[in-house]
Amino acid sequence: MRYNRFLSADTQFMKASEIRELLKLVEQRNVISFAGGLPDPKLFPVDELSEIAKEVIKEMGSKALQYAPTKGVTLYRKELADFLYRNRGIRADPEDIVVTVGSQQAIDIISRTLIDPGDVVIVEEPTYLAALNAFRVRRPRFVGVPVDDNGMKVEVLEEKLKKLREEGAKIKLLYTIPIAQNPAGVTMSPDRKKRLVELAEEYDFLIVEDDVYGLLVFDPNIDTTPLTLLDKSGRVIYVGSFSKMLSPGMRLGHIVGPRELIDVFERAKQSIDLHTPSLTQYITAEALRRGVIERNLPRIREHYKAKRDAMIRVMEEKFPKSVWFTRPAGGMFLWVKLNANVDTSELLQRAIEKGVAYVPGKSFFHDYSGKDTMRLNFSYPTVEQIEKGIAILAELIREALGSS
Ligand code: G9A
Repeated sequence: MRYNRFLSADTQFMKASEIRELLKLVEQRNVISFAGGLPDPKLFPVDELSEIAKEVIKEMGSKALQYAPTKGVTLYRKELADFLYRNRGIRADPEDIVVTVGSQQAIDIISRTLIDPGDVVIVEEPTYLAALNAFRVRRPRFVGVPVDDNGMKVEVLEEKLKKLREEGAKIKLLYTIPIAQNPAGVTMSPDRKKRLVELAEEYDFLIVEDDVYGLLVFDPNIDTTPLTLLDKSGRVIYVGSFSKMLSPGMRLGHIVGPRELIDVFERAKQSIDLHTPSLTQYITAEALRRGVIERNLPRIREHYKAKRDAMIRVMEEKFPKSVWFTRPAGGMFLWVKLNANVDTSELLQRAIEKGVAYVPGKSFFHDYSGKDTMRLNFSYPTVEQIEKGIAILAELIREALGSS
């Protein structure tokens, strides 16, 4: 039986995530993985969470094991609003929050409710591939804006906006990860953030700010102000998550935005899954109340900083000088450009055979360009694995450059 004739037209635009596919592959083999953006499991607050989980089920089981409101458990949204104020300066009414299953669902809901086929969606080049995949299903017209060490090149954006206006194109939204960007690791400078918000006003589009790494900046003197704080007219939709700061297994993300949009997001979520699991919301509410995440954050930053430093040290020592890479101030990823006619998707097969995996850069571009780029994750591997894996990768790159 062939099922193609039963599939909806949308399924043609559902692309497999290269990260998810690699996770499957890496799981089955003994390779050093610089692929998925996995937190280091050593940093999970296992003891505190198991104590809280036990208490929550015992003392609040009648609520924690029950259905919950679609927007999220009220107690959790209150704790979350306080957390966002204390740590990101964001003043959110709990009613202006929708709790989602990770930030991925937040992006998917935004995509389903805001994008019509043909709408212009502006993305960074490169950008988070799972966001691109969520947008793709809505068949937008992508417009890419390159990033450099100071984040999205807002002067290039302005040029593109002028052209789009001349064409009469409808610009719907711009998606950005301003702080410790995935995949490039770069952070947007304060003047660019300010100009970006002004441009959204001038050209009348929404900004989706993905702030998943906003609290994972480990270098001092880096401005980590969220775009949301610069927004005076409700154009920024803020997306966050506890996957990188607490545990991805809890699957807790959130959208903070203007009430009118939040109500639409809530309706969309009703037909997707009714609500995000109540149990993880109750557990995390208690973890927030006890300050578990805030206590753990300095340790997480210190730990990832040591790993980033190790990766950069070995890359500086062993990579050919013609290869360019970013030096992220935070987050989990470093971006590499080989500056040569080498396809990193083809190189990956050899890399896996030699015992090391990374994500080829193509999937982080809306048009699948950037074939000589790759993303390296430094949060998951140990320092010893980083040293060993980068040495292997350096050798492979040298070989590939030699024969290119
Ligand atoms: O496992 C996932 O798909 C989440 C990881 C995100 C990333 O690698 O960017």
